[in-house]
Amino acid sequence: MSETKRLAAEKAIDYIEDGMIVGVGTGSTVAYFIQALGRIKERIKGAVSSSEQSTALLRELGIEVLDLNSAGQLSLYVDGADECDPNKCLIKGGGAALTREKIIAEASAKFVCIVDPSKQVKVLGKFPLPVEVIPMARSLVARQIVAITGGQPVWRQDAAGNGVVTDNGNVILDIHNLAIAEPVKLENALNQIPGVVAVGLFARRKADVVIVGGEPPVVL
Ligand code: ABF
Repeated sequence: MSETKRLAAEKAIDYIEDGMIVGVGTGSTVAYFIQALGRIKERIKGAVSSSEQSTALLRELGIEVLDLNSAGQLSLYVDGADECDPNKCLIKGGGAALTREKIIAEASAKFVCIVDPSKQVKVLGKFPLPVEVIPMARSLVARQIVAITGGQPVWRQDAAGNGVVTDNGNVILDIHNLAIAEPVKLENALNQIPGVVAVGLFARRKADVVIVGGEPPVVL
């Protein structure tokens, strides 16, 4: 699987233009993209990062990490996904970076999503849908998720049983047992719940290009 992740990530370099500030996502597929970016770092001005994890990888390679507020509109955002449907709608957030990922995707003219074939699904939802939540609202949001979706929200905890805390100081609820036939409608409905910071559905702003790793990579 990592070979197909690497092939997808390296194909995304085709979208780099000289002097660019590149929006960079989070996860193991993106880690391959960051390595590839490091090999051509003299061509780019810098990167806007979606997580502390990606920031550390970028800085290790000597790539300048810039603040989105000073970078402004971006031409390109490259990121992975947990699931991708035939309409390029995505479930993201397995890496707990969904909020900053969604912000940078919104600020970018072109969102190129890099996946291995296992991420392609007919209908989103087998992967539990991540929702970032303000800590005080966790129980309220969980109750409303059940009422709205019929799914099972689970508070994400780490191996030690501690609640996962995002880079923004919030918690994550993962919604199990969904079959998401109308991703935009569900994204909008969950966004309305007070306490929800971001929903791991990228449907309102879906990927513009999806690169599926393989020999050769398939560009959708
Ligand atoms: C990130 O990419 C997350 O949104 C998503 O969870 C992750 C996919 O992880 P990986 O590339 O490691 O399979 O953007």
